[in-house]
Amino acid sequence: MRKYLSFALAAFLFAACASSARPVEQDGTDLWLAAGRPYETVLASVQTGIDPALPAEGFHIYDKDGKRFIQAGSEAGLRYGVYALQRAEALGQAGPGMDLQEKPFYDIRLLNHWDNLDDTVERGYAGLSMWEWTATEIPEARIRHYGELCASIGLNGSVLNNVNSNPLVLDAEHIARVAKIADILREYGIKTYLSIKWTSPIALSGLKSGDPLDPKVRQWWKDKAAEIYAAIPDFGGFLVKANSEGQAGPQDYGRTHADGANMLAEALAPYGGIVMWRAFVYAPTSPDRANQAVEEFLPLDGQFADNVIIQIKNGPVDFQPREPFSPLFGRLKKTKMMVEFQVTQEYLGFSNHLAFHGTTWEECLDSDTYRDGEGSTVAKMVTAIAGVANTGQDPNFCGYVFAQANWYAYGRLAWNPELSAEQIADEWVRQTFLKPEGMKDKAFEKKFVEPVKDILMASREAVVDYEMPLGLHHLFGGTHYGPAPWERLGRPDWTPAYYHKADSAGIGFDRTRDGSGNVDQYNEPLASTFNDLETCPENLLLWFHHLPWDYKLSSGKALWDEICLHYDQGIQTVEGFRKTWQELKPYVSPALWAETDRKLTIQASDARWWRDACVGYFQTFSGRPLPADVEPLRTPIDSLIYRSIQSDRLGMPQHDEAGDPIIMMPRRFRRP
Ligand code: GCW
Repeated sequence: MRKYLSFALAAFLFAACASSARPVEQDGTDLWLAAGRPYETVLASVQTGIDPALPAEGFHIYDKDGKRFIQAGSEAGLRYGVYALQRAEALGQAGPGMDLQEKPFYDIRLLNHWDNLDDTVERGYAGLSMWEWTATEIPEARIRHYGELCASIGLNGSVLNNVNSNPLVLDAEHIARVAKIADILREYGIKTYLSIKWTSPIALSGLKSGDPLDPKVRQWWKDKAAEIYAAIPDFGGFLVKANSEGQAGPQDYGRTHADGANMLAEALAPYGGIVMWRAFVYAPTSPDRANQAVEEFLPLDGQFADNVIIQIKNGPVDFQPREPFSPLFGRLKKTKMMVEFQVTQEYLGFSNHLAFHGTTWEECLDSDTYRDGEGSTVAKMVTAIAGVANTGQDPNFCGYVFAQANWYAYGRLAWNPELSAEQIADEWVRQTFLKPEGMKDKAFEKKFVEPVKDILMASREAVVDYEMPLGLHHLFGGTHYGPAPWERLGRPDWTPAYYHKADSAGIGFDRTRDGSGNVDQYNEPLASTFNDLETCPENLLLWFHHLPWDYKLSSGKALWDEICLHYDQGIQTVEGFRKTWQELKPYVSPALWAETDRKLTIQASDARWWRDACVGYFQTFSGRPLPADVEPLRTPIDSLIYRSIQSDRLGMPQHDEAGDPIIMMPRRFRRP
């Protein structure tokens, strides 16, 4: 009886505790600054000073004689110090005796906005351009909010416009507008940069050519640089997409990337500006798109001016859910390099799917290129870092709360690429979600922080599993949202068939020495590791090898079965996220809970759509049944093939009330 009573009492107390914990109302507009004290309050609580002996952007937080001090190398460093203290407070790491000294790993830590002057955002899933190019006034309040967010994670530069640039961004009206934005961003330690269109001298001033060796063209860029710097004295420089995906460039005039980059570099050098020249180049005629950056840039190593940096996407193809690192990182020795990550989820379910990129970027940054022997990680080979932003006019900036985690993770890794994805996930959860009133720290930690962190950490692999496991890549349809493994019409290197090469014999892209030879763009021992089936990592197997359907994997199972199991695993992982999220309802603001619940419903349905399309389509080649222990296909391939999701006019995918994708026949197949 006594035992029963104490059990009943414990149950009652537990219920009382749980019911007394009331979630705090939040709408996601404070992002990761939600849990900390306001910046001004933190600043007012410390003694500050500038110490030129400290690194320019570095800071030192310490306690002395009962007081807390922040010393920094500059105003910018001081700001980073205050935000670091704010973070430490929110994380419970700011107790007496605190001593924290930091400086950023990279000097240049940028966001690249793919925003167009008509306010659309290429691959943007959070509304129109946050800069509001078409409005009469610039959106000052939003720009300030953005400045705080960037500064709080240590980002110090923004390229305001799309790499598919409009020449008008360099006309007098736009330079004046950009100067106003730059004046605000400067207050947060952020430099302003622009993407330029190669043909600007032709479009804006009627020059006959864009030849980088033509004196008139060179003078035009010098004059333009002078005009920009008169308006923006600390202008950062240009980002350039040239001779890539239809953009013009120096090759149109028989010149090289180096000729083009150096001409711009010469124009910017007197003012301290830089040129970020993208290595994202590929021609439709090439047998392997993954080879092309090395083929074009290696011969130019050592020819670029000092203020040119080659901006290289993390993988050799295009921001796929999983790619090996770009071999170019291990090949250029006399040229500055920067890595380009994609914060916006172009290939990972837009702002509908929960996909935390901390793990993606950690994987790339930690990869050993062996360029200068063991330990030559990508993080160490590059001297700067860029991330394609996921921001828009949405009040929460990113489309929904979990998409904000990627902006946060990117900034933290740009500041310190040695941080672990797990630590970053932990920080983000604690700073973003407010602890319910009346809930103890320990309980919040166990019941909320840990499960959410687990979701984040498993999320990217889940997307890899249900979109394209085992090294498969680029199985996307038109808008890059849904599956289209059947697509083979149009430019070959834009079609999934070019990448998966499925036929009755097997699947995968042969990049071995017997195939495209891509493996040999990597330094040894990686080249042989990737080339040899025995040593090639299984998560990149079909990236490097074309294999028969019955090829046995380390599990002892046939390739076909493993493919099916991975797709199934992806679905099951997302179902696990949904279940966890249901359990977390008592601890999250109803608005944020409902928003994420809807997204996870969509994600689970999309995951099945991906599986049905890919497994169903590949089955037409393998001719094999699904393994017994996986969920059966929901939709037969005949009802999916050649179909895609309905999108709105901005390319946003449409789902019905149940969260299922609205699938339709593309116009070209419909009857008039
Ligand atoms: O991933 C592709 C995108 C394009 C983008 C291009 C690039 C800005 O689909 O939308 O264009 O990469 O990085 O230049």
